[in-house]
Amino acid sequence: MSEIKTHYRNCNICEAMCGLEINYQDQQIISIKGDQLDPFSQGYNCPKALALEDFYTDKDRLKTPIKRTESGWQAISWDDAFTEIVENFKHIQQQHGKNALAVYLGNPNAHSLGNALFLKPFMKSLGTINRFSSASADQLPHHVAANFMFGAGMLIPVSDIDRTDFMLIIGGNPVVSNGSMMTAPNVIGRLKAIQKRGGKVVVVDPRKTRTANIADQHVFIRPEKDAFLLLALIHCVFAHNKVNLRHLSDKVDGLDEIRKLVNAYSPEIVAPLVGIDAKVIRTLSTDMLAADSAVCYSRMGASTQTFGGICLWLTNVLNIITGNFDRAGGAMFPQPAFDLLRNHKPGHKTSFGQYHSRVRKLPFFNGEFPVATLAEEIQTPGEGQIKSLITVAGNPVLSAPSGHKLANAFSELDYMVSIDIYLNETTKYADIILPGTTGVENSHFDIFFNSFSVRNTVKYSPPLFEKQTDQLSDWQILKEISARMLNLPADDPMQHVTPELILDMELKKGPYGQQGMSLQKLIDNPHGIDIGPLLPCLSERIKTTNGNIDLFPTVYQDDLPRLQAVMNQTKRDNQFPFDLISRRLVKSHNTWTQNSERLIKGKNPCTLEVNSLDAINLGIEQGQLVTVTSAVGEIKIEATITDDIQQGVVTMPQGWGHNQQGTNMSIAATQPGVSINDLTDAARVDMLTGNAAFNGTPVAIKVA
Ligand SMILES: Nc1nc2c(c(=O)[nH]1)N[C@H]1C(S)=C(S)[C@@H](COP(=O)(O)OP(=O)(O)OC[C@H]3O[C@@H](n4cnc5c(=O)[nH]c(N)nc54)[C@H](O)[C@@H]3O)O[C@H]1N2
Ligand SMILES: Nc1nc2c(c(=O)[nH]1)N[C@H]1C(S)=C(S)[C@@H](COP(=O)(O)OP(=O)(O)OC[C@H]3O[C@@H](n4cnc5c(=O)[nH]c(N)nc54)[C@H](O)[C@@H]3O)O[C@H]1N2
Ligand code: SF4
Ligand SMILES: [Mo]
Repeated sequence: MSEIKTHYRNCNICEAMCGLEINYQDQQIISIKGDQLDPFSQGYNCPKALALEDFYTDKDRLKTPIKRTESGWQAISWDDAFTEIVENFKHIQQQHGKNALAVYLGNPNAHSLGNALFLKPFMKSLGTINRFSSASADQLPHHVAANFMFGAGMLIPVSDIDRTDFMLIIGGNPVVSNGSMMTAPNVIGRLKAIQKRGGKVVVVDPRKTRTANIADQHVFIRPEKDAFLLLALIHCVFAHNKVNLRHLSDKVDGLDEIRKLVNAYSPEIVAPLVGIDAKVIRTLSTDMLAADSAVCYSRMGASTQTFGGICLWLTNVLNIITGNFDRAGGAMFPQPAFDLLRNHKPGHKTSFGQYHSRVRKLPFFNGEFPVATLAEEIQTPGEGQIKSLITVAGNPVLSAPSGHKLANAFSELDYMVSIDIYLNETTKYADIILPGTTGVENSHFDIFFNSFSVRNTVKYSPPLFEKQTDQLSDWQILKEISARMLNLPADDPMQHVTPELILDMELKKGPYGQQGMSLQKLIDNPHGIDIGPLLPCLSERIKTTNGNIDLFPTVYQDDLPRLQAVMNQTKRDNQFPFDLISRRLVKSHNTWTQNSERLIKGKNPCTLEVNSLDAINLGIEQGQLVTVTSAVGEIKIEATITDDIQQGVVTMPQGWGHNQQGTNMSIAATQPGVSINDLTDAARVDMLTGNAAFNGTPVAIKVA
């Protein structure tokens, strides 16, 4: 055996970018802990990081391509797999048109340097407009707001958590999720630091979450009513004459229109709807205005709902008019070393609504259609019908709304391919599964999360372990399919491009290139480089045609009558009297980390939280099995009775349901849980952006 060595890298599981110190000997991991010298995470890591070892050693993980045959799955060579796939794709596209082939991209793509870089040319080589991804089951409203207000979908304001004096968290549970659209390793430490410097943290959530538990104040809100709360908070700013644009006073268009709009939404008017006392709303506003700096941070609770678009727009409006935009302690733009907006010209024409989905007419944006439309696009006959699909690092059968219906749609496809490391609930419908390398076998650089980070830092990690000779990385798989789709000769320059080549070029051409930023510099600094706190940079970063923020884009004006209609609605459907919302668990990440024994062990975490008064009314006892029914499905799940969930609301974890025949995640199957997305309804979307509306799914519950 050789000596024990140390390797430094960023964890690639969630958005927090924690630096890790990994001790290893030969091909074996000895220990994983937080890297004290990482300038950003400073030694922090969560329990999931240790599972990087489990993913690496997992016996269920696929390492070679497999093909579905009449006698079961069989290993085939890479060359045979590529030949068959490309033949089928080409044949289907010749028969039914280019768009008959669709692509679904899942969350791990955003955490992989190679995938992030090679998916673009991959899509181009397929020539289809039918791309779908988990973004429309997640953060699409953030991008749409950025697109219309600041001129670029990737120009997302980030909460300056390290310097703010007041943080209003709407529909986020960063103590568990470690932050999202706000990369901040050790969120819990950063939130506590706000309190230590005399500031305040307030959480608005239908559930008393772990974040709410450490906050100074928790306010229960009715699901999907956040837009009204935000309108009332903005109303208060105008009513008290407290609009203060600071250095942006000549940089904001539409202020008067906002003033007129919010006139009708006083705290007293919205109070019964949102379920928050008018006095509490007024105090929230007063506290926010009194703080030296403040920021409103809205996340999944605000974005995956029927008014996600409006919520994320109003969140930006609130930060801007209270003088907390592009300023320390407010919402700010990062300046990443790999700048995704390097070639984005101001006034660039938006792709929003460039096309509409064939069946439901939901908008295309940022190169894709909403995932909520995928099943109907496969199952509705006619010109443009999807006949074939490739999924890349995604598990929509468990993650997309009405996932069980999507499973039926997948079984009707002419041909399906998955690039994935498991035979799971989605990939079991594929004809061929191509497994790439993962985690510690890959090099790592966070292209996306540096763009949403609360501090400007930069770090590159080489692979810890060499891949086996017969393994390919995801990016090599993508590149090979592209090359074969385009019949590229072996000496084509494309064939020689690597993620590292592109990364080095981007770093050199990026904002710190003149100061010597390069891949070599990052290799020489394995703990990462601190560039510093976020700086005001709106005037350099903004991409609107006139260089101003558009406070009231027409798309939102046009969407407001839909919100107003809810205000006038008095009755709700008695058939489904409860609102179902999702929750995240500390020891699982979406649908795919449940095959790690150390993460899954212990008692079943996939339970339905029911308020104690509701439980009494329905005769439900602690631990009892209940039947939950929605308009589209039914599940059975164990009840946990608690007052942490609001009356009339129930919650269960997302990402579970590994109980299906024909999958190979054997450890996950020992604690399968049930899938929340057998209940969520693909018909429920935010009509403006097309984002899935998971929150507030109407359900009925009864003792099973
Ligand atoms: N009801 C409800 N539904 C939700 C949510 C919710 O809160 N509530 N959350 C939504 C959100 S925020 C998201 S991001 C989506 C996630 O939706 P998805 O991205 O569809 O789901 P994941 O579980 O991330 O799927 C990851 C897939 O990639 C595979 N994989 C893991 N690592 C690698 C790798 O390195 N390479 C390759 N090729 N494959 C890999 C895994 O085996 C798995 O099949 O779910 C959404 N769904
Ligand atoms: N441990 C762990 N960490 C993760 C993940 C994971 O699966 N596990 N997933 C990662 C991913 S892909 C993402 S996108 C992020 C998500 O990060 P977060 O958004 O922080 O995570 P969620 O737990 O989905 O938080 C949503 C909160 O909104 C609340 N909520 C539900 N409906 C409403 C509503 O209508 N209004 C309001 N105000 N609140 C509502 C829920 O109770 C919940 O507390 O987490 C990431 N980090
Ligand atoms: S918080 Fe996220 S990035 Fe940090 S160790 Fe945990 S899973 Fe990895
Ligand atoms: Mo996500």
